[in-house]
Amino acid sequence: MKRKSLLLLVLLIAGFGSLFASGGQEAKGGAPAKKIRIAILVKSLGNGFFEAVRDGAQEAAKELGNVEIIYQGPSSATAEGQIEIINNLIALKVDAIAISANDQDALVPAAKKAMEAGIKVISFDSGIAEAGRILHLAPSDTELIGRSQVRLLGEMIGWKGEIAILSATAQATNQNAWIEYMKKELAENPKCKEMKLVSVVYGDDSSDKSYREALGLFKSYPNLKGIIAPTTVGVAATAKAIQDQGLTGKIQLTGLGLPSEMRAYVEGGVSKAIALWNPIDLGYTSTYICYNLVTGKNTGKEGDTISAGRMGTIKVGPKGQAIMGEPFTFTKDNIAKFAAMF
Ligand code: RAM
Repeated sequence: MKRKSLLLLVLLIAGFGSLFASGGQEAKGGAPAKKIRIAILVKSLGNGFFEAVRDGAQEAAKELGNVEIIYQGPSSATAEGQIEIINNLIALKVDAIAISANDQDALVPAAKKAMEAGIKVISFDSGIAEAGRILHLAPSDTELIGRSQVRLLGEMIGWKGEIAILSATAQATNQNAWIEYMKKELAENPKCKEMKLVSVVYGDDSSDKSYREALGLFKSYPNLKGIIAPTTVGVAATAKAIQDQGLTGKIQLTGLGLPSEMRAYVEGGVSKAIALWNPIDLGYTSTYICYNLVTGKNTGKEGDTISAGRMGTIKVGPKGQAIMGEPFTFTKDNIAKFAAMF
């Protein structure tokens, strides 16, 4: 009996030892002593963009060693669905959560609760308000993305005529921030003075709803010259709608699209150009950031420099914002090469 309790005590101490080790350190010479569990919580499941993010996260996990990626998201892009998942992840005692937020404010209380439980919370792609995360990893400069989308469409329509925006959800942090700069560009760039934004509609990152919203725009605005869809789901659905309705060349399209989903439309002339960054890199970088926060290598505070494997170093700027890189433009001349990757 005595022996048994001694054994139990030894086991308990050993257990505590490894708990402490995982709180701030990794084992000498590489992988952490205890498995680090990083949850990637996306806007919704079934979105190819986030599947590429997941692939990048898994690539980083493999490199780091002893890291498990838990990929989750609601079936539709809602804040409620994400809150439920955050609460489950708290119960699961994961080490970190990287979230692409469906609503920057609604997620704050749940995210705070996670941080109070010792979980490192960051947002990536679509941000949570500052109070609900340690830092936000933006794929690229928000202003540059928003303004360059308008310029791409301007070139396509000769800087003249009615245009519309087909976005993701009405609460999406990232799309709303880009749209703000699109509106600024339209108001401030003298080249845009004959371009008129007639409508902003939301396809909720659902292919079906985006498709229906595109048809609605064609019907409501018979003089429509161009559409910007700053969502990979929305731009692919709009391209299909333009093609199905025989509107190729009559309505120009640009947006943020996955080369793998947009290749046929770009090569077929439905869209002359789209832009995006590498979603694999986004998942990879987010995982490195989470890992470095969990192992205590970084605090994620302003001025911090986080090393992220093959992505080099990521610097945390004001308001806990970090930026990954530059967006890339895909045309019929280069899209095939990228379509093989993401
Ligand atoms: C969709 C999502 C995602 C966004 C891309 C461009 O996949 O809305 O958040 O970054 O489009």
